[in-house]
Amino acid sequence: MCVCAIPAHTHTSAMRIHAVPQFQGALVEARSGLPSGCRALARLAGRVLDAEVTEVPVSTDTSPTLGGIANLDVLLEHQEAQRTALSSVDGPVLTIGGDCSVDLVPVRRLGDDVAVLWFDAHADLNTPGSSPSGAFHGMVLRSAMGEREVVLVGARSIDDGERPLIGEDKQVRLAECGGVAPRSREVYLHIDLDVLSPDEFNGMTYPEPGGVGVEELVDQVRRLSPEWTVVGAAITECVTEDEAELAKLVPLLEAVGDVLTYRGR
Ligand SMILES: [Mn+2]
Repeated sequence: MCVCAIPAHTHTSAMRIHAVPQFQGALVEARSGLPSGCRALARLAGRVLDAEVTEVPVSTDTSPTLGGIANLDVLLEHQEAQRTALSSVDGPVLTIGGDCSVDLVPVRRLGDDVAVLWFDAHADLNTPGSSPSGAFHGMVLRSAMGEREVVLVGARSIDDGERPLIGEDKQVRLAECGGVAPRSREVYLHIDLDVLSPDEFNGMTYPEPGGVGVEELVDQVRRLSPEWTVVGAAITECVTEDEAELAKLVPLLEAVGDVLTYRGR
């Protein structure tokens, strides 16, 4: 009798996890939980997806606000470290934040034909001039998007300076979770955990009332395949190490692992 072990997740080239325990893109008090939350979620993701976890070396320092961006010099150092980590990778990468600004480097290395699906309670479309806080995680999508199609999913806290960019006939569109249909065939998936309802999960940096449940989010992620190819993904803003809270995210990790593929560049 042949007993075959069938792995739960099979990929043509091995998926890797890049943990980026960066807090300097956020300014709220809860940011102090980002490094430990990042490491806890990355360890869990590594186990669930049977993937190697690489921690991108980041500083624990802060640096002055320059040009309207808090901790600018530290954030630039981290971007260089992320570029170095990504330069030696040939395969799909799941980036685990850290604050949302860990998405800048992974998005920018993609062509403008790749749409960005931004699952987030916030639009992250501020500029240094329009940002109410100077926190770069609220500006990262504006900095990363280039000419790409952007679909905001679950956004419910949008600043006045961000609204002019958003509309049915504009580069950035709003969608309900469950109704995401980008025009581009290839997509990058950003999931800030604050897209979830704080009633379902309480380990995000910046909870906002409302939001979707884990099951609804998982369904939407799974519906992307096979029509869309997910060429990169990130899960950000985890500030909890609580095992029971993190366990709620296992179905999400499995779904992201299943849709994340890579076709070479
Ligand atoms: Mn957010």
